[in-house]
Amino acid sequence: MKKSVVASEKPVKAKEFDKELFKRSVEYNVRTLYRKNLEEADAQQIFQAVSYAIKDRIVENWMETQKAYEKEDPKMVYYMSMEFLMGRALGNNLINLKAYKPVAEALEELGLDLNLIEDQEPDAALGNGGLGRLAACFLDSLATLGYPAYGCGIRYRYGMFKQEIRDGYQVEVPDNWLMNGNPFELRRPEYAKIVKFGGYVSVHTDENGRNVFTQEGYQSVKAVPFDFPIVGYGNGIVNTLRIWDAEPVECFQLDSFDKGDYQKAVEQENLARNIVEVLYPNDNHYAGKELRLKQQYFFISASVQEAVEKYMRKHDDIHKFYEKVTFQLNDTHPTVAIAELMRVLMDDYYLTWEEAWEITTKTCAYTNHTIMAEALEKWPIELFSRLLPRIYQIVEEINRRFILDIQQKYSNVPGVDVQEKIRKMAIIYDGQVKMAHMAIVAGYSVNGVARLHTEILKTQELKDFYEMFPERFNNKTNGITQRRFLLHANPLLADWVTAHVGDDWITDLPQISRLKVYADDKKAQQEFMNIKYQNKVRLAKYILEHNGIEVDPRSIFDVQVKRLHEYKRQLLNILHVMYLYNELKEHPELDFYPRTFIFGAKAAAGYRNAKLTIKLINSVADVVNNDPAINGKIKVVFIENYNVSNAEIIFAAADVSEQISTASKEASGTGNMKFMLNGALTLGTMDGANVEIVEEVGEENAFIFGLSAQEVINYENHGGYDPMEIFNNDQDVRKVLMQLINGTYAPGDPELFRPLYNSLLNTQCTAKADTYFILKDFKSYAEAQKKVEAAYRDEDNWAKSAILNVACSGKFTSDRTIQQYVDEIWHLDKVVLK
Ligand code: T68
Repeated sequence: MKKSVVASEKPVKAKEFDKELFKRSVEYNVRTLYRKNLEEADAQQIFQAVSYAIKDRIVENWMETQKAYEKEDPKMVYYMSMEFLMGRALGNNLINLKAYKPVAEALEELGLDLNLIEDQEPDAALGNGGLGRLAACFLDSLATLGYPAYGCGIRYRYGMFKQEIRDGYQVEVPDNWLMNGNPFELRRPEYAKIVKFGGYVSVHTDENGRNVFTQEGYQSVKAVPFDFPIVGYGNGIVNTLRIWDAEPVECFQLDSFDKGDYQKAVEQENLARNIVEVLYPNDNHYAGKELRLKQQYFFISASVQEAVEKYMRKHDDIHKFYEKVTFQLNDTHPTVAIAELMRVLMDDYYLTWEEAWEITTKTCAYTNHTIMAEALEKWPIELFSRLLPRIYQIVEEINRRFILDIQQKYSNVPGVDVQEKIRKMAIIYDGQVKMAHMAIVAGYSVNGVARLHTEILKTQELKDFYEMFPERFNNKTNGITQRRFLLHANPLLADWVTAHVGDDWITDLPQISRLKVYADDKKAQQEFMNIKYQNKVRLAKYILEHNGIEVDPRSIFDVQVKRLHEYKRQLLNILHVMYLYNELKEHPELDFYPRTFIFGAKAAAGYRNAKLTIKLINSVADVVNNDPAINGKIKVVFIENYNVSNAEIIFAAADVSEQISTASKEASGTGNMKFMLNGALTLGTMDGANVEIVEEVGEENAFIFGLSAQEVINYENHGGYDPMEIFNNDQDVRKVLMQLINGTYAPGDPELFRPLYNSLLNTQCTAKADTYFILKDFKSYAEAQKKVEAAYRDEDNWAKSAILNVACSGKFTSDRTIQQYVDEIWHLDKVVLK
């Protein structure tokens, strides 16, 4: 581990929060921004005024931090990511400034409610799901631990779509998140960069006899950065999330254009307008869109140029770049950074290939987030070379040299088919550029995001690469920030934890294990259950306001919130609800503990089965919720527009955390950790980080079911699973499946759910059926659900398990994950502001 650097000779005083000053600045802001006094201002205007008052405080720390970095010159990480799912900033900034409670009080004195003000802020939803939220948690932890870091991304005009449910169907509504302006962002035109697309590469030899490559006939776009402050918890550190906007390079020059220039000017303007327009709403799926590749190169080129320029402002030897800078590539989406860095080093700094390669391969590290084949990025070389001609040349050369390495390594090894190795490992093959292969070949580190996931990478998906570069592979189990997902999301539980074990857990989550001694304490159990109940009341209120459904907070809140994907198996969950409903109808006398099944999920806009699953959930909800015969014993709720801000309310209120992906498919999961931290019990498969969660809390405090990852992989490799066998022999399953096609849940259109039925059964012997082993796992899932019910009836014991879940969640803080990245990959210098 590196030593800490202590910077900033002027100690930054721990500033007392000055309530009166704050109140005056809110009043002043309302006046200068809107020419109104507080009584006249509307809620949105007050949100803006409060945010600007807070930003003033942040900016001081921001400047101090950047000055300290300037002076100490620590090594820093650039976290390159197409997605940062930040959610709301105001509440989080207040929490990390340790000003939340005093600000709430000050506002109350002005007759204002901080919660309502927070609700005025749109989520910064610049991400799809886990991968984007992980990036946001990492920024929080980096700042809190005092590590110099930049987040580099795209300032999408429209973030993740807003989901509306109409007639049970998902409808995507554009997310115009910048509509009212963004009080926390700062436009930085002085750092704008030019990014070039298309054209061709010409080569000439300069006076020193070296080849000079120039891109000509290209279109260009101006990348203009916007900076967001990332406030560390209570340490005065403020890092930067830098997201790039696109602007046309030059405006129309009406007097000077001829026809050709005019055409070009229009095209360039359109390119600039389109490029950052919208976030692609696919998770774990590669769609191969040209604009997506443009987005990738756009923000990467700008970020790499800035990183190199920033370094050169302070240093004179570019060869030592990697001593001060590291790039972490969040999945393959930013992998073009490898070739871009090579280009800058060779074409702008005149390094040789060998020199540039040495630097690049000591700078870039890659995180893999999925083994799903359909998520792997493979760009057609025709598209890639047309859009990025110089970059393509460089990728060709990386590939050529890598293939020589393969040949050298394996040519004389008996039993190895070299051609086969090349076919499987080449960066360019079958007319495609394989981004993951490039990331592994040029990266000094390759990591998976949970232990099981990393093992699968090493032994299955990336086996050949692991054999060739074993030292590069490592695991970094994901984590989440307890500042947002407990301290802010669940103030009642946060206060309770602090009252029992002190507040060290806020920056040192493993301290929360001191709660273990209270697990058996009857008073503590009651207090815990009471807090859970109040959080359920809060969620019930949200559900009533947003969905018009009344739910009973005394029922078990059984929650599955995450992106909708077949491998995550929301379908298994809802089929099981249908089964329970059948049971209740057939046996009205059944002693059944009331249960509220809560779903929240966005489906990719073009993902038919995912969208149909949403419709099915809503259709089941319609029938079940309105059937007086079952006496409200089952309620089904689909929460519209699941996002970071309503997630905070949902996690706090959950009793049961549904983590039921087909084993081997969920790389890690992070929602599972947020539930655990809030005292929900996991009902899950041995997949992703569930394995480590159960390891921490003990199998007796979770409900585990289903095939193991190895069993799934064996079926996939050797066959032997036939869903029809289960359909034939299990009456309960058959009944439920028949209800998909007999109009039980779609009286007017019995064929509506046929595609879901077909996805499970191989009736036409055409496509593969039940690829995600839903029927195979159905029975063990239903049994596990029975155990959930039985366990909940024993309230003391449930409380004990729930408290133990909170107490054992210490491992899953993103502070731990980041510290491991620092110690084992990045080797950054810590900066402490005194
Ligand atoms: C998720 N991946 C993993 N991808 O599914 C999840 N994909 O297991 C893991 O916990 C999480 O990453 C963090 O490591 C994603 O969220 C995407 O969102 C995505 C977006 C674009 C393209 C492909």
